Amino acid sequence: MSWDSLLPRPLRVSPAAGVLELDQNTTVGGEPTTADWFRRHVGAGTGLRFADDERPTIEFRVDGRRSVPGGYHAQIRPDGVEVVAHDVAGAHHAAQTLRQLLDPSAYRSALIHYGRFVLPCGEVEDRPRFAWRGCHLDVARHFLPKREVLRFVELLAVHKLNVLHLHLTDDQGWRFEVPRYPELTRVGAWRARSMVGRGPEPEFDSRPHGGFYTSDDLREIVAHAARHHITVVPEVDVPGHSQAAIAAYPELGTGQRPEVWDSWGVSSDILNTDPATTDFYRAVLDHLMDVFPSPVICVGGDEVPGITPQHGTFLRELIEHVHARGRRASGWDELLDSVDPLPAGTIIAAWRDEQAAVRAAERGHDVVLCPEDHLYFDHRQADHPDEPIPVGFLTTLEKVYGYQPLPGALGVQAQVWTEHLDTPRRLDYAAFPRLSAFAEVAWSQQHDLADFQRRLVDHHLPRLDALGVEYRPLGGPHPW
Ligand code: TNX
Repeated sequence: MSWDSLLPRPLRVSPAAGVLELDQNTTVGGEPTTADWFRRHVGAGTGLRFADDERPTIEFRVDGRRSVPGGYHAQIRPDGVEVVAHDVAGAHHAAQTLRQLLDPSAYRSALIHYGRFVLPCGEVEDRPRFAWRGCHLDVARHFLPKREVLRFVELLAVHKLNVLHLHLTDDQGWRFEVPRYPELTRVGAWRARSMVGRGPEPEFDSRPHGGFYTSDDLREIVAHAARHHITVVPEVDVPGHSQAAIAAYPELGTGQRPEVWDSWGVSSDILNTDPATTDFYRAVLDHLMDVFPSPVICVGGDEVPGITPQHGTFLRELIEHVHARGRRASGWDELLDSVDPLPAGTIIAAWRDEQAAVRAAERGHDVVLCPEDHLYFDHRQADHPDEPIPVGFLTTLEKVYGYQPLPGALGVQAQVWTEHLDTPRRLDYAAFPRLSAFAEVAWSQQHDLADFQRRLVDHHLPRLDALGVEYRPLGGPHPW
């Protein structure tokens, strides 16, 4: 494969003549976790052993004086590869780049290609545009089995994304076990039916849905993500989007027990502001912080019908609780209106408009740009009657690629809400290839739509094919 196949596009590439041929004598070494990742993930599809060696053919080195966090330099010569990265994350990014330079069958999980695996000679200097390159995944509206979350993590890493924001609770489901409050999952993780259809009258599928992650499941997800240099930021959404929790513990709401919600939208059943409710959520957050080492913990805060000043106090107390344990709280941009004063250090996920991002920045908060008009992947990808996503908004691949983030933001984040994505197949369809376009927005300094489309079609979609991703074909939807 060639240097002009890389996606996201690197900062600078200088191709040179010649190739390095990989074979059973090719050794890999240096920074051990990166060498191990390369051996495991590139070894499978190439059938090569990549044995360890003191003077390896492919060497990953880390030197904090070089580049910037996440950045790396790699030089490929006919006799070997030398990677010098700023940190281990940078070494991982280099390993991902090397895999992209091989035949796409290097992405398969078993050897089927008995051709040659060669790396083109040359040099690459590369570094991320944004420190926070996130993807938000809603596992509350539809539960996603653990194995699929693990697979999704690998797909994020292929795209050099480094944050997985897991939306773990909502009106329609509570998705993680809290030992002290067993009803959250015994009751809150299940609903009898779900809203479907596109017509004006609501229709329901009469199919039960549910599931939740145990603490061990989540620790496994966190460990897998860490091996791919991805931070998993957990979200417990309060005080709105909480009907599943209230269904489990009615004393958190009005005292009347609602069902776990079977409709989409914003439920008016919100948390009350009794001191016992704050204590309940402090304990939930303590458990969450035990399981997730993430420096950032998200408390939601979006779309609260009938919000009161007391809810602002409730949110502030939870944010302070997170901060008192040495973490930083994040939340959706409604926090700017509901929590006064909003504790310093709170990260704002700006989803509604650019004005929200500007206001947050003016008030000294770090901002992650999550604009719904460019980065919501539950939206339709084409204005075509067969498009399977029953959401009115249109967010094309080109529109995602054309997103111009506000300078100075901490980062950017794509959102995959799953009201209408009830299977891994539909998740793939909604997320890809838009996530590939987003990755280039998040990572690369330079953007050229025609060149992106060429790399996508000629080189990157074959990689996704090899990985078994059921992305949306560029020509249109599948004939379902
Ligand atoms: C708004 S964005 C929501 C979600 C929905 C999404 C659907 C945000 C913080 N809240 O609850 O799933 O729209 O596009």
